[in-house]
Amino acid sequence: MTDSTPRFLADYRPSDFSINTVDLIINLDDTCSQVTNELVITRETNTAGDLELNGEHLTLISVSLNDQALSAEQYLLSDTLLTIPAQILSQVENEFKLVIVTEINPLENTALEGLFKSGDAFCTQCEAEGFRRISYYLDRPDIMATFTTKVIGDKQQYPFLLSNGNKVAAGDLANGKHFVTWHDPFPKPSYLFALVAGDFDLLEDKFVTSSGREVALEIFVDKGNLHKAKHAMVSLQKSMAWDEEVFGLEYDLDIYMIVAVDFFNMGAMENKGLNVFNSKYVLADSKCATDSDYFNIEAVIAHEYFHNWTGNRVTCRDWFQLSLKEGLTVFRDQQFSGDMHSSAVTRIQNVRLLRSQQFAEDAGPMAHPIRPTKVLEMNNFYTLTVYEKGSEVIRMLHTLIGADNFRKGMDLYFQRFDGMAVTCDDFVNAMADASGRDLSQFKLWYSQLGTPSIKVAEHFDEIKKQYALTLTQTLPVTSAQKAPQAMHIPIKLELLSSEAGNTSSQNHLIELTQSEQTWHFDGFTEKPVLALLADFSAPVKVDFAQDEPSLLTIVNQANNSFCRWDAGQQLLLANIKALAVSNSYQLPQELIAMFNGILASLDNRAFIAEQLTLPDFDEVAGLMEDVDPLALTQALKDISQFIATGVEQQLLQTYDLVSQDLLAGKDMVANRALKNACLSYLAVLPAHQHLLAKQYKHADEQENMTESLAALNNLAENDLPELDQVLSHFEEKWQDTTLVMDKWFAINASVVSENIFERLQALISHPLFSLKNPNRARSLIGTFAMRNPEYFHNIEGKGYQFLAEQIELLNSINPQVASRLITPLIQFKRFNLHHQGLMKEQLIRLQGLSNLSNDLKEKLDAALAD
Ligand code: B3K
Ligand code: ZN
Repeated sequence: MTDSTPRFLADYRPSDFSINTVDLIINLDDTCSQVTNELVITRETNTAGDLELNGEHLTLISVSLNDQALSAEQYLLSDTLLTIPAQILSQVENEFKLVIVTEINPLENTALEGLFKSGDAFCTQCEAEGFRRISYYLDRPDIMATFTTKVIGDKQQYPFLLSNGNKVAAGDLANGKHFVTWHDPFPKPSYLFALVAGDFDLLEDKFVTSSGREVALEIFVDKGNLHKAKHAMVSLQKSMAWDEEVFGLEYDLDIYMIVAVDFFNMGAMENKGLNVFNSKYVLADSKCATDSDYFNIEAVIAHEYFHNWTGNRVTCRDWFQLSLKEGLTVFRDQQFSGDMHSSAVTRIQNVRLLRSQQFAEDAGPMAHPIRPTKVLEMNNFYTLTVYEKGSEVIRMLHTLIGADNFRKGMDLYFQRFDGMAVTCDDFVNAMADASGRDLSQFKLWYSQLGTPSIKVAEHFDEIKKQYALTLTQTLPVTSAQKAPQAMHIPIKLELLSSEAGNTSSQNHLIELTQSEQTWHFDGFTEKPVLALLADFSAPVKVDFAQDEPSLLTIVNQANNSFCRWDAGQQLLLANIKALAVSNSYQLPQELIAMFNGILASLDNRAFIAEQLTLPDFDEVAGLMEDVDPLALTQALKDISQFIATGVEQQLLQTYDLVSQDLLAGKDMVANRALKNACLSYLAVLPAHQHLLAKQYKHADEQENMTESLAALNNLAENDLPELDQVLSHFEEKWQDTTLVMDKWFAINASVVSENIFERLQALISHPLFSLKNPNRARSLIGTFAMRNPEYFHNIEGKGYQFLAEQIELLNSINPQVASRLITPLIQFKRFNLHHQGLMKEQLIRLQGLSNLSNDLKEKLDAALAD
């Protein structure tokens, strides 16, 4: 049904046609919804060719041009295009009206793109190219039109009929139907179109903008869930206030609606005035959501709200520019989360994700610059690179030009481009013009792929008392990137020196712009300790074997909290790597000294929890060659065991102390984070494993999901005898709560036990499991493949086989979900030959499927290319 030829950035051409207005009438029906699409189109040039409208999975009923029906001979129809030949169009004025009537089958739409059913409700997802599954259209983001949408549906089943913009008409119709008409005054690309119809509970509130306009806020949730929408509502109000305060940006329509649905391919979607959300990022109460669920809901609500300016008012010229809106909006939501909570802890969590997952993507077969140049299936490019590295690129701009200039640059960007579809270059140029800085070299971050590696060399001149720092940058050479150029990299650093027991520190921002560069720093009596990449000022790998005493100095004395945390992680990483390659490696006592130091003061508990948390499997694997995955999982277990034994008493004391503070209601989120960080070490010591069932029981009585889940996760990771009993209790209690059952499936998938494969088979047949529900599929299959490395990398390849079997099924049900889940398999090159062989076997089998989707085809072809 789809075209399998890739598209290239270099081929971008403006359309010969523009669309002024779109009048839609959508008559809802489960299996045969009818869409009448009235377009007013302008031919922009006299040399315009045929009008080619995108359309997929549509049944065409009729086409008329300026109210004259076209016969089948007057247009061309293929699986992906409706073409009105230039010759037919030459008979009408430059502005003409086209009316297209099509029928679609929402119930059959398990790909969840276009119009589909989520449970009893109708909803849509159009980004990137889903509108073409609703009607024939110029489905590209630089075509911006004003939409009016009349939605017709059964009044009893669908009392709420929603679309973008403001409600302009409503009324009853024959046969128990009713209609609502919506008009969105802001011209928008088709990817921001949305429609929702259903019966919901509605939470209403308002926001008064800084200029005094009242905005109605409405959150629609499944019946019975109203109380679970409060946190989302408060998060929305905080986001609106923050964007006014920090960026001077006000909301523009009179109404902002959010609908929570259970069947959704991703987190949420920023449709103009009508966000559609995965219910996971809306619904929460303390009984069933964890502290991180609360955090994530606030962050995703903010992200989608911030898109109203960075994405909707100013959008992308073409999909290669996706990072224009996504990188920038992630940066904005990260700043917001940092302001709402601890900026240090937020930063650490962002960096963990980047190092563990984005670095792997950047080193794998699907590596691409944040502005890709070649795309087969656009949905494959909603990646950690475009989003997270994209955000790091914006952060580097912010660092280089400073917060004030950055704000001026944002103002200039909106002044120049409001209402337009633009490019990443347009954005960087606004920043350059506002700050007076030359950012031409900086633009290489948009066109070069891979994680830069920075090699560090130091020299201290005893006579001049001068410290010299030499940095060398390299980028990977690949078939797509034969001769990478030196990038413009902002490096924040701290130089620590101690004199007579007092530590002093110098802070610097240096700009690495050449392949190799040296800086000199004066004012030291002896060689200072270098703490590089304060605040993680650039998304790079550092190649620097810093000695243990220096790392410990940084952990204890650096001003920059990121550096303090990172030095600890570097020490852990070095030891995990050493353990993974040699079974006779002895862990040093310095590690214990470090953990003793960390646990000695309990000042900043959320931060300490991060210091206690080990780097994950993927982060370590990314720093090694020919990884033996089973040796690595063993090394991770060994280091936990070593630390737990080394600071057993301190862990126990801290666990008890924070438990007391929690009972007293103090600083709940931070204390829970620290308590659970301690628990994960205590869980590996048989003497303390009884704490797990105890914590579960207590948390269950208190109805606290964060603590219940921590206990359960540790029972699963250590495969303890109480596990199945506790899992059954949890299942019985929560069987009717969809989002909590997703957690139950996830815990099951992470059980580190020989019998995991039987367990997985039983779960696949569980009455509540369905591959058609993306959250369920990800909970079970995604968690197993991403969070259970010991059995995913089973020596006989059983884990790979399980994943590939599920992906094969998902290929026909939901290609987007299938394509996301294949990630760990296509990264086979990081592993040793034995595991590579087993992984490739599955990939080759999948590549041979007769009905392979473009989503999977693009990744499999890239992975198996050489
Ligand atoms: N813009 C959407 C993502 C759409 C993904 C399409 N496969 C959500 C977001 O980034 O805010
Ligand atoms: Zn986004």
